Amino acid sequence: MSDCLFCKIAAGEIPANKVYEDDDFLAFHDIRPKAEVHFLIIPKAHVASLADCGPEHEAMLGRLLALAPRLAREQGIGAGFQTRIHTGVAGGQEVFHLHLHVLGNRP
Ligand code: D5M
Repeated sequence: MSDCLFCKIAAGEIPANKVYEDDDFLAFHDIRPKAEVHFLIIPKAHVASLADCGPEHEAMLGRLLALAPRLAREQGIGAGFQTRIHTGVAGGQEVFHLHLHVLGNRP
């Protein structure tokens, strides 16, 4: 999606402080951290929100969620962290490209 901030980050058109990248996913530190460690995991393929996901997204959603503990461990918060997905304006979503927040404080 040409107008999407996180698509531009995924395409390398806008810089981000990257935590992880593979062919299908990117993780980067949140620009407005709400914890000592706060990063976002996104699928590179544009999906606006969790509400836009259907059965065809199940594998992607499983991989997205499974990345959280792995990257949390690598960032030093593996012992305890929060995950959040804001969905829709009423759910507090500001950036309409699906993303999983991972937040935690180092012990
Ligand atoms: O929140 C979207 C989150 O995305 C919010 O915590 C700020 C973050 N954000 C916005 N722009 C950037 C850039 N350019 N880099 C890193 N993080 C960013 P939500 O309410 O879940 O939609």
